[in-house]
Amino acid sequence: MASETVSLSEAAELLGVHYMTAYRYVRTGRMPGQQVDGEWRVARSDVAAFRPGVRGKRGRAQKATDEFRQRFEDRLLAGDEAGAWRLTEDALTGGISPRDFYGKILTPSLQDIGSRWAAGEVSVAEEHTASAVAHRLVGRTGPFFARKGRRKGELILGAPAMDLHGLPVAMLSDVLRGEGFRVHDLGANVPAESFVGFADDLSGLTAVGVCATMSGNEDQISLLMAELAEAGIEERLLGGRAIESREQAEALGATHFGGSSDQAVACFLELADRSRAARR
Ligand code: B12
Repeated sequence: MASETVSLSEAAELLGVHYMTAYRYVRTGRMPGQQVDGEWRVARSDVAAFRPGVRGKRGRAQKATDEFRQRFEDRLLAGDEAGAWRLTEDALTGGISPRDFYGKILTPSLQDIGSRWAAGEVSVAEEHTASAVAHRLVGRTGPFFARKGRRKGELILGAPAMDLHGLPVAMLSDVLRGEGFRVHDLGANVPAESFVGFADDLSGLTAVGVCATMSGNEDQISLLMAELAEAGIEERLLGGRAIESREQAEALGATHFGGSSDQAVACFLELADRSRAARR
């Protein structure tokens, strides 16, 4: 192999395709590549010489991503943890980051399963099976987010009482750990009193995040926010699919709103910076 090599992500970028497409090229031998310490490397000259064929670049990249995601979703619905984990490993070793795996593969699959359940295409049992497998995959993927070094801040995340959706809390916790935060994941259905008691026992808390997935649970959300405020917790981020706007979040007692996990990361990073600056 020529001495100047690029990673699979860089090769994908140079080719203008999704990393999974580039991964398929090397796995199937269409583009020469070599694994070094578990990571694919491709000679820059081979990338330059590679001719992908006639289909439009964007169309091909999207098609490969959609196909991969659909195969993954099928494994979830089949309750096939081993098969779903094989695909997860393929993605992670093929160059996709753990954060992108959550954001681009696992989250849209769960959302699609939810829509198919609501449309009557997927049974309750299948949906439960898929979420059980998803839970186990999150358990196995979590360590990939581990990061060494000084913590940027300390956070508590949880879902309000009556909301049984713990997966979004677990996934967001991992993403924030990957950004260097110490995160206490309290999971689903946390009574307000217990949430506040946990926060009271911590000395270096930066902020709390509340994941509200189920709509119609506003009473529990505002009770939680009110008790957190009363306990002197000043930075309260509220988000999740049940919260549609900053106005709604603020009316429920939050001081910050986020519509996605990227926005949660941005908000907590800003709060950590502010609290560091205040300590100086
Ligand atoms: C898995 C699942 C379950 C599992 C939960 C397992 C678990 N341990 O989490 C179980 C089987 C328990 C379940 C139960 C129910 N569920 Co359910 N469930 C789902 C499903 C399929 C996936 C949820 C998930 O994990 N998504 C992945 C996460 C990562 O995506 P997300 O929630 O969209 O989050 C994104 C953003 O909102 C943001 N985000 C999330 N949290 C936070 C927090 C902050 C602070 C910020 C800034 C951002 C942020 O980050 C994510 C990515 O950007 C959804 C479908 C869907 N659309 O999500 C239905 C869904 C949420 N469920 C629904 C329903 C109706 C129910 C039940 C009422 C069903 C029933 N009749 O029993 C019960 C409710 C139980 C209860 N009291 O809570 C509805 C909710 C509708 C509504 N009106 O709110 C959905 C949308 C399905 C649907 N299409 O109708 N469910």
